[in-house]
Amino acid sequence: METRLEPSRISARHMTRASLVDPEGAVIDDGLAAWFPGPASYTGEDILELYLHGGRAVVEDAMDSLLSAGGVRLAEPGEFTRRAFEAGKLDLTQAEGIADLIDAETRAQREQAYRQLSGHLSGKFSEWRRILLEALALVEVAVDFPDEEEAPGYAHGDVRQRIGHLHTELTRALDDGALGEKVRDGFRIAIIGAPNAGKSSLLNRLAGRDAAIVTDRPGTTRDVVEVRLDLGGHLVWLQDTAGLRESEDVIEAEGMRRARAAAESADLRLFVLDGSRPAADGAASEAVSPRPGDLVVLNKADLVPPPDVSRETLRVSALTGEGMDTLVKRLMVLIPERTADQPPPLITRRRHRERLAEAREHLAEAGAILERGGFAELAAEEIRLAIRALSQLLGSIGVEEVLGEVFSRFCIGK
Ligand SMILES: Nc1nc2c(ncn2[C@@H]2O[C@H](COP(=O)(O)OP(=O)(O)O)[C@@H](O)[C@H]2O)c(=O)[nH]1
Ligand SMILES: [Mg+2]
Repeated sequence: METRLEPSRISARHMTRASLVDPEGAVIDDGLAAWFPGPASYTGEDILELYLHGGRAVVEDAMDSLLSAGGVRLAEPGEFTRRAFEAGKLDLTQAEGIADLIDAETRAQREQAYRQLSGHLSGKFSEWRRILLEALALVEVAVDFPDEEEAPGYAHGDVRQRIGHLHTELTRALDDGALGEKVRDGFRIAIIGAPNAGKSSLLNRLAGRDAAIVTDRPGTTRDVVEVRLDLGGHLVWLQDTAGLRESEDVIEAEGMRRARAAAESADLRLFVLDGSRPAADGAASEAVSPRPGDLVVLNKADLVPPPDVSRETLRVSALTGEGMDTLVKRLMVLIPERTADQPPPLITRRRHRERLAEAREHLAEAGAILERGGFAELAAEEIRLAIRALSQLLGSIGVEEVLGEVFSRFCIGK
């Protein structure tokens, strides 16, 4: 079946079955086409989408035929979304949401990306910007009519109040425990403990594969071994580290330095004790003792009869898999997750955090100027700078390098 794809013969936003033929008239594939006339399309322009069988030869021949037709070229990475952004179909935070949705590997990442794509950040940032534009207008009245004692708003402390209120909201958004960034980048769980406690075995057990080398020789693990896991819908980086003990070995000492660094920067420390030698471990140096807040597990439960160990400690066996379900459940509870009564975090990238912090700084300054009855011009300038930071967040002003950064990370053709 051959249908010439003339826009007049395809109804908009409906699938039309068609054959794709090469310039010589030979059929490449039988597929579907959808026609999206602008402006009601992803980028706002006229768009034709072809749905072909995805084999490599099909795609290659289809591309060759289309490219040889002239006036056609391959899209740059993220070009479609960039055009959508430039046409005002999305703001920058929504474009980031699309990139994150494409990259999402876990439930939490998908939910967060979708929220961002649907305008969760845009709505808030635009609202804040609107409030500031109003405040700016009120301050400018005071600049233009300095003698008007009763200039609306300024004299009544209305502006100060608005700014103070917004400052509080920004602070709340910034003090979010970096939850959004953690959902996006992953939570770090460091497995630490004495040599031979079974840290590497535990990592392999949790990862479901032999990611780390396991031997009965203490000091086997030297470097930090990381595996990515989906734990209850969250991206988790599980880190296996060198066992902590006194050692003369230079390489092992460096391994321990890295282990300590990983433990310090981790969101959670999983402290592994050798259950078959709890006394020995307990008597070890301070470096090998769990700290408050660590999740302590007693490994090698298969070697110890149950009554010998305290009930509070998690008993597991990396060898037999005993207790692993309970451990995974405990880890899932300990991964900070948004609770129902808590609004989802706004910040999901460092870029957001930096611009919001900048906006807050300017607000604080504007507030201080107004408080001490300083020049309204100076306060207005600070408010303008805060508005500028919010506009940069939304991508509505001069952020060429940020755009390049955001869109270049997209896959080709999105
Ligand atoms: N019986 C038993 N042996 C284990 C268990 N976990 C690890 N081992 C053994 O303990 C030794 C050290 O394990 P490894 O994972 O390399 O410990 P690490 O030094 O803490 O990384 C190896 O011989 C493992 O086979 C366990 O749950 N039960
Ligand atoms: Mg090890």
